[in-house]
Amino acid sequence: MEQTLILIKPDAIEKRLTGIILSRFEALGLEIAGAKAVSATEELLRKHYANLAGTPFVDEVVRFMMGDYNHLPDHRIYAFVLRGENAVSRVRAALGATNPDKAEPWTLRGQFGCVKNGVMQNAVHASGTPEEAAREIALWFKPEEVLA
Ligand code: IDP
Ligand code: MG
Repeated sequence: MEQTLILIKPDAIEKRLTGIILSRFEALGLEIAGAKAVSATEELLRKHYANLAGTPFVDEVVRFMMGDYNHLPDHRIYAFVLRGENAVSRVRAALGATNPDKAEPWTLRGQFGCVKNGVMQNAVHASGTPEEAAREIALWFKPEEVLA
């Protein structure tokens, strides 16, 4: 069974969208195999977004993920491992395009994301490929924190 990593980003936490977003994944029949609240450090986020290193927006993305553009009292992110048939591609389809302005209106990013003060606030992260999922799950979860 395929696994994928979901992160509820600070903009969605601030807007109290965690339950609504999770309910959409639950409706897809996906199982939660791991769940935690994380106070994300800059080091963890730079590892998570290693593929963005060298882009002009990587610092902005890391700051956004640390809640700097929102009004949270800490660096809180909610992380989930979801499991099911074709979990990676089905979750990505539910998310929509990276840029909320380009995401279809019925997708999570189309509905709940926005571009605020020029910063992309796209509510949810999900792994792009099964290989990416394996790398990201190992980064955010210890093996014993994910159900076998
Ligand atoms: P994804 O989240 O849809 O997989 P990636 O290309 O992996 O998109 O980029 C990771 C994150 O970096 C995005 O979710 C978004 O927050 C941010 N990002 C991507 N491209 C841009 C950009 O062109 N400008 C600003 N932020 C970006
Ligand atoms: Mg990506």
